[in-house]
Amino acid sequence: MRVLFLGATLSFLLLAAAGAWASDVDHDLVPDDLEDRTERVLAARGFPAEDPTAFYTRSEARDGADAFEVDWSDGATVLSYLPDPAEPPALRVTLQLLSLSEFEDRDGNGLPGVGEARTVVALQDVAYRPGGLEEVTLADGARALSFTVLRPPLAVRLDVGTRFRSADSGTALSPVEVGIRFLVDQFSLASRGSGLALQFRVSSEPQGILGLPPGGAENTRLVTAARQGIYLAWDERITADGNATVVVSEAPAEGPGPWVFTVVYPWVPTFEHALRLGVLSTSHAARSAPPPADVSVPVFFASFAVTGVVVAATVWARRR
Ligand SMILES: [Ca+2]
Ligand SMILES: [Ca+2]
Repeated sequence: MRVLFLGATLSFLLLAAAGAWASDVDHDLVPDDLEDRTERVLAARGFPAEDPTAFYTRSEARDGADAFEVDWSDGATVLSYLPDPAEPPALRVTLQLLSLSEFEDRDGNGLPGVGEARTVVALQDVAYRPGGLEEVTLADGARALSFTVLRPPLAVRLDVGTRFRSADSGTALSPVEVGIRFLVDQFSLASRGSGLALQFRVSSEPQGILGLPPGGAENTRLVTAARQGIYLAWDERITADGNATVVVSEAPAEGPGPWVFTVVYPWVPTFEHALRLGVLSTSHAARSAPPPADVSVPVFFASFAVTGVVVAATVWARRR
């Protein structure tokens, strides 16, 4: 099987320059007609009646096809993709949080090493506290759910929505993505000059192959199996103590899983970091294509960046 990945990112600024700027009532930089075409249906359960620290949501296209489910419990975010909802999930990716730790970088490689850990906050096999579920209706009518759980000093927030919605990074979250935000508040730092490291493990079922998307960004990984794909992308910049700074990540580039990722933040007590997990949906990509009337728009720019302005991703699976 060869998977060709075409992440077509539309350059709406260029479209605007061409005089084709569509209305954008919610100011997320995504034309509302595109949002209309790609709008999905969300259902959620679990919170708070069943368990205020568990979250389950299901997102599907308006015709009921192309579903994905997001499950959170005990430090794990599970994204299950069901291109055919009548079938079991074709691909399931689990992001299991492992630890948040302060480390003293004795060998100066910028990464936590053996014997360098100071304060360690375990994030696996521990109890999380309820943080709440917020449901909002955005300016364009999008329904969005934000679920938060706490493991002080860390809060984890999951975001899903029926339409594109703004994100702090400036890259709108698409309706086939779940936003994962880590909010660290007042980490009790011990030794000056150290760093904070977040570790998590990514695995897939069936066992998939990890890779960079073709032409892709260093901050994106693609898990492919069963001719489906789920990607993980993380912001390379955060704002810490009011300053924009770059995070250092040690991320496996390829090979069979599970895969352990380490993200290193500066030595500051309070910051936020955003990631996104998304499905490479052919159905979403087809709906994202401009309608025939727009094809004649002279400026139509596509790039291969998954994490571009808007993701309209296509997986192209060719069987030999
Ligand atoms: Ca919009
Ligand atoms: Ca929107």
